[in-house]
Amino acid sequence: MVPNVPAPSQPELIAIAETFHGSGAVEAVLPLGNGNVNDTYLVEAASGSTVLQRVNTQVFTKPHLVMQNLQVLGEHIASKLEGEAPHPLLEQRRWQLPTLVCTQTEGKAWHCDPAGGIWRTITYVPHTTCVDVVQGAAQARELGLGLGLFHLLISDLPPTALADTLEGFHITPGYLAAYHRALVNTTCQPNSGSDRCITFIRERESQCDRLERAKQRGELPLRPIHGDPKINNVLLDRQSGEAVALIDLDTVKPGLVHYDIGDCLRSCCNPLGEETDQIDAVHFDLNLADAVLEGYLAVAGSFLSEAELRYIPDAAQLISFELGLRFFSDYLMGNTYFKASHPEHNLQRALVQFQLTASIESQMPALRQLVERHATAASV
Ligand code: GN1
Ligand code: MG
Repeated sequence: MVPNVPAPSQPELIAIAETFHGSGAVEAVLPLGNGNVNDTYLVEAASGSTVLQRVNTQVFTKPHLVMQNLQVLGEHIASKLEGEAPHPLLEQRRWQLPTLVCTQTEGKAWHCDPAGGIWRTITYVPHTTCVDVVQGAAQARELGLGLGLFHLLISDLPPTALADTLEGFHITPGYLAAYHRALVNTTCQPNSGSDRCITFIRERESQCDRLERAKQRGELPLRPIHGDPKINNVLLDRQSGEAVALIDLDTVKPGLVHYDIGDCLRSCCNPLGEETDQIDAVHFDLNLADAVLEGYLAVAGSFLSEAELRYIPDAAQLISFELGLRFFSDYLMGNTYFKASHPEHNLQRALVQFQLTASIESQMPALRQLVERHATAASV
């Protein structure tokens, strides 16, 4: 559940779901997925299943902009899919985008409960599954390919058509400044884990603005991005295992594609997953990265610039580091952003991301070679 906001009872959930489905139409509302920010439920209704979410308004302070972006995105992708297939791969596979379901009586894109909670319903993509931890190279290739197809479909949507739903999202120097404030204000007692994090950050902080500087120099352009394409936000067809949709579209906004491919690589190439407590065994698997990049660049290699390609390895390192910084800062501030099941949960998650970062750093030359190889293969 959203930190500090209690979960509604089943009758309350059914009443909320019925504002979208109609009175008496909802059979059950069940918890769905492992999101760290919003609350997500599967709604079983007479007319079929949908997904109901309470938007975390402590994070998304302008939820109407989130819904507006979803509408813009939905219309853009629907029009792309109606015409000639924008990529040969889309001729052979299904590709779906979850879209907003409006309330029955008022036709609104969201419902506000008496406590001020903001709820919305989106369509459910059937016959799919998602994974928290990658299950091999063939799946890693699909996860990369899914992100590539998503980027392709939005590559001609002007970034100015999308609102900024989360200012400062993925601006690493901003997270660094927040971390320094947290370090001053924390009431947490120092311990070996936090000492390890503090040292790790100190050794890297001067380098954390690499992507932002490249953006300011005009080397890297703003494009529409997903913002949160981590492994379990890619839906895979239950039978074929093919990527068929990207979900969790609240952070779709203008940004660098690097935030996305960095997040995809860090979450798909960590064979132990981001929730492991086996910190010292965490590593970045280059064979999985090979597969992710093969899938991603088979599609995105055709429209990314040479400079964009060159910064992909930096993005893997930076987004892992950034997420470690975000988890650690949240631990220091008492776990108010990411849902946590125990007080040290975000410290553990930070240590996982920092271990992963170190592993990426030790394999940078090989990662650069992989990007070059797959980008070259895509351009011939
Ligand atoms: C959050 O909500 P979820 O679990 O999809 C977070 C991402 C992090 C991710 C780490 C809006 O995503 O940025 O990478 O946790 N989303 C937001 O698991 O902050
Ligand atoms: Mg999310």
